[in-house]
Amino acid sequence: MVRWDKRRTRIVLISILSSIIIFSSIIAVRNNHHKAAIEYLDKITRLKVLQTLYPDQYFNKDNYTDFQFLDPSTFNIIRPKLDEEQKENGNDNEAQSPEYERENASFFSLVRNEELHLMLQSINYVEERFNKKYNYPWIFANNVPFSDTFKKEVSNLVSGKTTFVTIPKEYWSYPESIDQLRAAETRERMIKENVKYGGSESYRHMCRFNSGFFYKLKELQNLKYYWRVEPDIKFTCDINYDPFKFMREHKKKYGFTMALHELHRTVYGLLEATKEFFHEKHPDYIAKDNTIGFITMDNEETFNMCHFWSNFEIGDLDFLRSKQYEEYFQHLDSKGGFFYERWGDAPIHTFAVAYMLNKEELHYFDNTGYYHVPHTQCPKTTEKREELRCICSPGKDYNWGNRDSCLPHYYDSIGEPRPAFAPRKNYITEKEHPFKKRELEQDDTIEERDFDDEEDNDDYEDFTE
Ligand SMILES: Nc1nc2c(ncn2[C@@H]2O[C@H](COP(=O)(O)OP(=O)(O)O)[C@@H](O)[C@H]2O)c(=O)[nH]1
Ligand SMILES: *[C@@H]1O[C@H](CO)[C@@H](O)[C@H](O)[C@H]1NC(C)=O
Ligand SMILES: *[C@@H]1O[C@H](CO)[C@@H](O)[C@H](O)[C@H]1NC(C)=O
Ligand SMILES: [Mg+2]
Repeated sequence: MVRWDKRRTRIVLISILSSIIIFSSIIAVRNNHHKAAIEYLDKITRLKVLQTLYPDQYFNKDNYTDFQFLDPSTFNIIRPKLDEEQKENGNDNEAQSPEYERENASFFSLVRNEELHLMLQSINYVEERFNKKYNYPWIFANNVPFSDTFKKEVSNLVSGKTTFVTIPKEYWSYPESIDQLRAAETRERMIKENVKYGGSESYRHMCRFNSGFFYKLKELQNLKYYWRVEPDIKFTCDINYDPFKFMREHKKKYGFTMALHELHRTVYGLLEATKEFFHEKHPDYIAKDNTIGFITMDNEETFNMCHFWSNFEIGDLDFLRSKQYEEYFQHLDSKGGFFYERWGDAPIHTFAVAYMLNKEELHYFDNTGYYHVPHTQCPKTTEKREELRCICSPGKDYNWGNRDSCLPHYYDSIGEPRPAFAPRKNYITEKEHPFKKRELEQDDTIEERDFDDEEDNDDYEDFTE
């Protein structure tokens, strides 16, 4: 009897202990504690190595590194310190030295004369937060000539050289192959269905221009990188380094700052056309280490609507001018989807990037404080916001604070662990997405998500505070 009791107690104890260990490991991994633990072990090892290598010199944890035990918040504390060190070393003022070599790059804005004042506002943010130190040039393009007032007021505000371009007709018109009747029917139907810009012809020309033409303008021929800026955007944090230089030094080809869901009704046929191009015509164009997992969760069966928001992008023009991209664009254009549907340049750029670039060639620009109606990006940590003099509200951060954000899925899809401050929650992904597997149907009556009141409806959730 006594022996039995002892054994049972031991078994119970062991089970309880192992459950506790398993349970706390799960919690630890979910909260990113494992990262802190690994970091800690790494530092301890390095300290030991130093002490062994230099026995006559005394190293201790205080003058080697300022680690703290198992506290993920230290990631946020250590970072600004490093940045401050860089500042002291003069990195922050690199642009002000006369020998600073600007990159082979320019800002680029497609804009209408009527948007002058919204454009001036955008320029003001870009200049105040970044360009007044760097003086990068700026190219403005329009499908009609810019007015003299526009040119004068814009030039007054840009610290670099300005160029104004009137877009050639062939970059902003219907291809001959387009059946005008069918295009008009599409617009009629989309107006009835309340699709945003569904009835607009100019919006379609704009999307087509941004997908297949802007980089062909002769004014951009001698450039390597562009940074797209729209009227009515903001940068609410300082950008105190040169993103163009970052692109070159890290061999990046596409940079974004926000990722969200496309309106499914505008892109029914886009994935089909894309798959036809890459799988039937050019499997050789698919990058080995691609990010197709960002745009689909069911092995390319359906598009999960995740795309990079193209109103901000910093990109490599040589990629867009490559034979591969051009052929992809020509293939899409031949399908007529710009006019028979309402394909946007954002999902098209995203698909091109997802299929043709390796994941190391993509970059998420964090901490920009970028705003384009109706969403804001805002650094989550107080240290970052103070360091970058941000004026945004962290509770309004779309990227980690809104269930519709595709940034968490981007991290998951490329196998990058979410930052320590990021919620572990599930965001809306294709699995829960209500528009899964929809075909192009004439009388489709699914409720469209209205992006304009996103911030006020129940979908908006602040995960952090
Ligand atoms: N020149 C010109 N620019 C346009 C036209 N339509 C849109 N744009 C520009 O294209 C970009 C996207 O248009 P926008 O109205 O902001 O679309 P949204 O961001 O998708 O709501 C902005 O930079 C606009 O200024 C147009 O007809 N002519
Ligand atoms: C680290 O601190 C100890 C004690 O304060 C000191 O003796 C030692 O010289 C320091 N080592 C270095 C490398 O600064
Ligand atoms: C800038 O980049 C373009 C495209 O890669 C290239 O043709 C041009 O020679 C470059 N200019 C300079 C000054 O490096
Ligand atoms: Mg816009």
